[in-house]
Amino acid sequence: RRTINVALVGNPNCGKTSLFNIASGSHEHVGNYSGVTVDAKEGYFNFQGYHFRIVDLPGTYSLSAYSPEEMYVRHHIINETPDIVINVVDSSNLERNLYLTTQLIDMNVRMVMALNMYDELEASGNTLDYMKLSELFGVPMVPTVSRTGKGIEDLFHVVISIYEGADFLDQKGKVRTEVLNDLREWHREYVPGYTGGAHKEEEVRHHGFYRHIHINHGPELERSIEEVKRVISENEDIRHKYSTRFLAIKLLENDPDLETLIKTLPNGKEIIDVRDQESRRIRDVLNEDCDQAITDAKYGFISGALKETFVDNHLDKEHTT
Ligand code: GDP
Ligand code: MG
Ligand code: K
Repeated sequence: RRTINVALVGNPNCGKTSLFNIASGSHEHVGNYSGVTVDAKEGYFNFQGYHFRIVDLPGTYSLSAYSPEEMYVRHHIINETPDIVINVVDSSNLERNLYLTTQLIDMNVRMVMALNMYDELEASGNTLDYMKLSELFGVPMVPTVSRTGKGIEDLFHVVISIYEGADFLDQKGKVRTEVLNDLREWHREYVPGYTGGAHKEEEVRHHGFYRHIHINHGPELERSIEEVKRVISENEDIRHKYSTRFLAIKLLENDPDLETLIKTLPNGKEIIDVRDQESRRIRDVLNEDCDQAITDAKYGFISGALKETFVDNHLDKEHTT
């Protein structure tokens, strides 16, 4: 029996603990482990022939170094290396929730999104083309209601298929033919939007597997990110442990924790120099501080994606801002 390590990551109050309780069941859940100021709960369960270890992480809006919760979640992802992150979001509050998602994408984690509180989205009369949103973010998304358990099985089927997708890719990154048929069955049954039937590897991959996308921060920031990434990437150990893109973005945001780490590297000074140079350049060309520019770019990406996929049917009545 293989173990899949799963971590729940999301804003406060989006339903992580409810999802955790439903998935692990009260009888199977085991202890706590704690950091200095925050706790994470860990549980176990079996599903579809797999053993799951699931961790309910503290709620966070971001993965910066500004609060103990953020640091805890970030360290968990980097050091415990969960096989799959379940990014739990409150579907009735997408704009704010998706900000964290953009940072998880920067971290290059394999993930699936639980579009939780989907009942509230439906009750609101607003509509979301989540298949399209899923494509734009390059992250599989599954509507869930963790208060009742609706969608949770689907969610874990997708977790399994992402997990297997990684294991069953050959060296060229193609799905091995011997597992393709099994995967097709799963997808036909469980993956929203998968039309099935077609013997197209592309389609299976598209709907079930983790895809690489980058949040595009615009040409100037992307240039700076590439520059910083280039000097960071000279360090082989760092390259293995971290997403160099995440490190570059965080350095450009003046993240104190990661700056400390970078300064311990043989070429740490060079990296910080390049970062400083790029920060100044950004301030000159974009007329704002680099960290603010990055935040704006992320929200720009989110609002662009929501414009294409989300219809607010109460816009006239309720939105005054
Ligand atoms: P956490 O802070 O992310 O762990 O969120 P909780 O699991 O504690 O949930 C916060 C509140 O939202 C609780 O009152 C839950 O009962 C409620 N809740 C959780 N999931 C859902 C859902 O899918 N739909 C609705 N309507 N409420 C939910
Ligand atoms: Mg909780
Ligand atoms: K890497």
